[in-house]
Amino acid sequence: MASSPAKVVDVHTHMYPPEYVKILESRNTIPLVRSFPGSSDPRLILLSAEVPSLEEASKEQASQDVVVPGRPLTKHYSSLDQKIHFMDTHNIDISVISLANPWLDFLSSDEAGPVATSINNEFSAMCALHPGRLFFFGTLPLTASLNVILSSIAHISQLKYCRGVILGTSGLGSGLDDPALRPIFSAIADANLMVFLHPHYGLPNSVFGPRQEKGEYGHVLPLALGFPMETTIAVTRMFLAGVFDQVRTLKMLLAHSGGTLPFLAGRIESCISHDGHLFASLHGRRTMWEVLREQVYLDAVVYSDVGIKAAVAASGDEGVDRMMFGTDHPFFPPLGTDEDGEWESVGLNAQAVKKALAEGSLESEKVMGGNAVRVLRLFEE
Ligand code: 5CU
Repeated sequence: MASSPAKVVDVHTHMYPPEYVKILESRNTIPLVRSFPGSSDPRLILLSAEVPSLEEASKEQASQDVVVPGRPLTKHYSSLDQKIHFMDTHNIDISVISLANPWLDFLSSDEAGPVATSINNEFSAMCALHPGRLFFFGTLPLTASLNVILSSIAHISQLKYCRGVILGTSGLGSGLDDPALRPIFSAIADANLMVFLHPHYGLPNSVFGPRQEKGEYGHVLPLALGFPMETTIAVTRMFLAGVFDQVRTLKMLLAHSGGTLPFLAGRIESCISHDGHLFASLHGRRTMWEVLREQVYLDAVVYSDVGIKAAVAASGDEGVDRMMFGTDHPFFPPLGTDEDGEWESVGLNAQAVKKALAEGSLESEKVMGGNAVRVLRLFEE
């Protein structure tokens, strides 16, 4: 019997459904959507690093050459047709779509539950329009009460195309090591849902120091450095608090290849072994390496073969079975070429996998799609 051709699966691909964009349009503080003179598309302003340029551009007498804040909110963010076009252009067979940051983190407790239900139903309906090509990670109303959050997990676990939840690092407001999150992690694990952990808050602007010139080096510091450190810190706190031991069936897919965890796991272990107090209290625990091998999956959104090799190696002998291709669409569009054509950012990630694992090899096929199909049960419609 001929084996079916290997699938290409994108596990890191976002959308902001129209309902969510409307919420952002109604806001005066980040996250928000706003139009500016001289910019054809409305601007999506998400990050605290963008607040200084937002304030500058919002001044009544803003100068002509002021930096327009945020990023253009193109059709790529909300249009399902555009998502399918993007998949076809890049030979992506299946996408596991998710709401982009900052999810529902900014909604009031009362708003969060109904909005989560509506957004999750909308994602479910989009998947149903393209059966077998689209699955999704749901979003949770984390500012609502525990009962509402648990009901939301019960709701999404019944949705045919839902395979997990996308989660930021703030949890209920106190980080992912917060004991109050334990029943939520347990409910997610019991429902056989993956947690897709994604950064949003980065590091405080002050960490990057005073900037020399206006422009603040664009998005480079918060996105290239702040995002990965945020993920690293969140998972390390979970590990130190023993969350992975308390919820052994919890499975986490870490965005951007785990931030800097593959590189820093050894240093984290060494710091524990040389900390008299911690060493005693953590004696007998599993190591970070074991947690990486047993409960963590990494996406391949790292843009270089060096990062891919490190991430695969960090996940142990079977590391190549724990990594999954992603694009981060609709973020990082091409600047100099047509957005309806091929995206350089996608090519960089695909090339990195090919270079690290050899084009056409079984290993490469696993990362490009086989692992996602297996781990996220994408063959089960
Ligand atoms: O460009 C950005 O700010 C982002 C973002 O906010 N989220 C993401 O997933 N990628 C890039």
